[in-house]
Amino acid sequence: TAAILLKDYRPSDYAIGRVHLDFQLHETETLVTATLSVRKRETTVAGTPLVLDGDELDLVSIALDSVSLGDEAYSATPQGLTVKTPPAAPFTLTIVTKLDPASNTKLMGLYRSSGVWCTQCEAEGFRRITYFLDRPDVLSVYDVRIEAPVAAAPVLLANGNPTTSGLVPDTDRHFAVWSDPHPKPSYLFALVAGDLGVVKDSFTTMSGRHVDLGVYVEHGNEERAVYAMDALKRSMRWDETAFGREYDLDVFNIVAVSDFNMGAMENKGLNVFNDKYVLANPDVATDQDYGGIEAVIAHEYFHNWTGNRITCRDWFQLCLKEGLTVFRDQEFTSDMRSRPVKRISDVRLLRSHQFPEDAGPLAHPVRPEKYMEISNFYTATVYEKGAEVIRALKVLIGDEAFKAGMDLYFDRHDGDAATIEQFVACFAEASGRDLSQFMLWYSQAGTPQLDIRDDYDGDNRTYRLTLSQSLGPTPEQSEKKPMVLPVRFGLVGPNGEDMLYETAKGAEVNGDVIVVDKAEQEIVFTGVASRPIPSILRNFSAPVRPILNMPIKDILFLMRHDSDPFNRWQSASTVAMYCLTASTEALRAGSSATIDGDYLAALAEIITDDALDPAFRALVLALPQEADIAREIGSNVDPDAIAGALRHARRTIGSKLGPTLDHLARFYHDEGAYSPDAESAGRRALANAAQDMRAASGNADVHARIMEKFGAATNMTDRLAALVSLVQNGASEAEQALGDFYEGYKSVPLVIDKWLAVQAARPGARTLDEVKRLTEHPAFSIRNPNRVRSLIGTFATANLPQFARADGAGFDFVADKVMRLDDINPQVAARILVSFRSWRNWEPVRQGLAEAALKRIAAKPNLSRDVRDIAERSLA
Ligand code: DPP
Ligand code: ZN
Repeated sequence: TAAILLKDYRPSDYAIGRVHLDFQLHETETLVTATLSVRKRETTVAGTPLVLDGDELDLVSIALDSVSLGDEAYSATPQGLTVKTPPAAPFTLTIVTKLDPASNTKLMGLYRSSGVWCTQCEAEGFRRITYFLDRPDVLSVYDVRIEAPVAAAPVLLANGNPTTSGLVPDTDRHFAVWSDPHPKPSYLFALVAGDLGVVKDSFTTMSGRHVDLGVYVEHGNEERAVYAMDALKRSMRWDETAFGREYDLDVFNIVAVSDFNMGAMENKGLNVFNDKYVLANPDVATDQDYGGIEAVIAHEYFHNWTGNRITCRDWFQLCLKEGLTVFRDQEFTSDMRSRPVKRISDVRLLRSHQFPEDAGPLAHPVRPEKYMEISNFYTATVYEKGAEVIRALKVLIGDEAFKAGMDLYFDRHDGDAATIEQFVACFAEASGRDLSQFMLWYSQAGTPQLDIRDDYDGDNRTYRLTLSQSLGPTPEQSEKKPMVLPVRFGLVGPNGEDMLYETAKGAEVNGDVIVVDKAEQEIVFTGVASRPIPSILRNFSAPVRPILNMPIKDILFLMRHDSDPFNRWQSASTVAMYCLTASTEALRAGSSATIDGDYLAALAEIITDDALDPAFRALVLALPQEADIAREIGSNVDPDAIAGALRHARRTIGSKLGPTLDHLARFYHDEGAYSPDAESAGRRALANAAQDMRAASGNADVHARIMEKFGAATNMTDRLAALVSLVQNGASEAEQALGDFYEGYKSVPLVIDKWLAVQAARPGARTLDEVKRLTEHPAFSIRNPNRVRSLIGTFATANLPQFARADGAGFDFVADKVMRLDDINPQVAARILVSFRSWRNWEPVRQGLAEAALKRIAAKPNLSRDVRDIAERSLA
């Protein structure tokens, strides 16, 4: 199969104005009758063949204007259908296909999940239901009739508003008809039918429209859907106040399903969710789970405007909806919780997921220009970097122009399938700024480096800041141009406050933002009273990698005093990273690891500063992870040395700050009733981070105390935190705790995911055998994406020393599983395979072993396009 290229885009020859779908649901023999109103586009030559997409389809019949098409008039394969010479006038095409939802293990198109019929159509799943112009720029109005046995599927849902429903006379079946007045692309189609429980509520929009809300879950789980409903209502209100966006149908439904490839899906009026992002109560969900539910519910709801009302012209424009919607959900969470804490968490995620992508063989621009399989582009680059680029744009043009640009975008493009050019043009117009150089953020892959040097001239009271940017080569892009980097900054004076200056020359400086748009710029500040310490890239104003050429003592000063909370955290993290990389090097050279005493003192000062938000302090206490350190080191990486350095640092902090950590763990430990709000969650985060660091000291009494807390915990946050501390820190109580946990929660699959993940992330050479054994455990299923990600995914992405074992057994295990999954669910298989992406950064022995594993996968017969694409790009 050939690659699809952005530059080859052209509109479809035909439009499909209306779609009528009739589903006769059956477990293994579902019949779908699609009636399509097709019309030739004006510029299309009459008689041009109509070429419809299909994927593993079984055609039963086809008629044009109600007359069966003769064999000579069309050709059909499971992968497509061509009507050879369609009429020039508008016509109706009636296509009947037969589907087997029960054996659809790819979970794309129509499939069964725990007895429920459900669909997933993004990106190219609709073509697994019927032959269609399955591309986002073909917008149609849909009517859907669903018929199913009453007993198996009392609930029948589709997009839009419900119209009629009733019993089918003389049968055990009933039907429902749904109509969606808003034209939409096929990837937003959805249907759900099953025996489900529901939580109902309603919402009145700002213009007074009454909306019925429903969250559908398995019977018995209704109480666990209450928080999701609350998050939905808050999202709806927030989008009205923050973006002026109102909901546009009479109903909005969410359905939780247990087998789902992604997190959730924004189908118009009928969001389908991975149950992980719906179900919560204090006994089974952690604070992190609650936060995830709030964010994903919001994200999918916000897509109603950024994605559905305004959709993408083609899949290259995926970031048009995803980057923007992530930006919007980040803003929502910031308003609901703590803005700095949210910012730090997002940047940590960006660094751990997106930076490695940008630095390896799978690097691609935020708007890719080529793909083999679009499913492989639902990446951290498209989502998270896509959001960062919008955030940087807002810093560049200012809040007011940004808001005006958003309003213009909604106004001008409502109902369109739009492009990034059209989106950015709205901000250029609103701000009056030429954004052509800014567009490089969408076309150049890789993380720019920003090198920072400075010099103070006391005699002339001038301060010189030299900022230079560089961007290394990425696949198919060797030469890069300088980008526009909005750099938020402050000149921190000896008392910790920002210093004043008289003039700034050498670059555009707007308030506290320097606009860097050349390879190198020297900014000269006059009237600076004393030598400042530069605080650069405050609030992480652009997704770049800063290179600070600063003495540690200056960074420690910022860690203690910077008025920007982000840079306080950043400085703590920078010093920790400095210690950890130095220790890693020392351990490899046969000497011993060390940790900076001044860092320990500053750390103790911050974590005990009661004026600071506990959630912020918990983040300062969290050290960089193994993969972060590996990325920082960059080449010839030895994961065992990294693990040793980290172990040493944690042990040292855990013992040297022992009493402090004990105090925090006790003081912030919540005894009262659980509440998922940000403040309570922050207290728990600090108590548990302190407890965990304390556990790293290896002190047996501490472990015994944590075991007690594990047993006595009244919520999953504390219980899981205790379990993780015991297992990660090699406590003798670990086995007992794992056994108790399993016994307590074996009937709750989402908690079993945590149990699997804890064991997959466990340090030590025995883990691989344990993980292999767990793949045979009755609680595990290779067909369920959540189970697979929890066990195999965690092992491959969150246990670097064991995945990248020096004997290659970790690679071989993951490769075997990828090949097995390839026959079941290629999307999930491809996702797992991405864990190999940094293989060239490892030391030579591991590199060779990883390469061999990748080659073994690439050689598998009948390899899916998804896995082939990742394997080949990884090896290229
Ligand atoms: N469009 C979906 C999302 O919300 C894809 N899973 O990200
Ligand atoms: Zn999305």
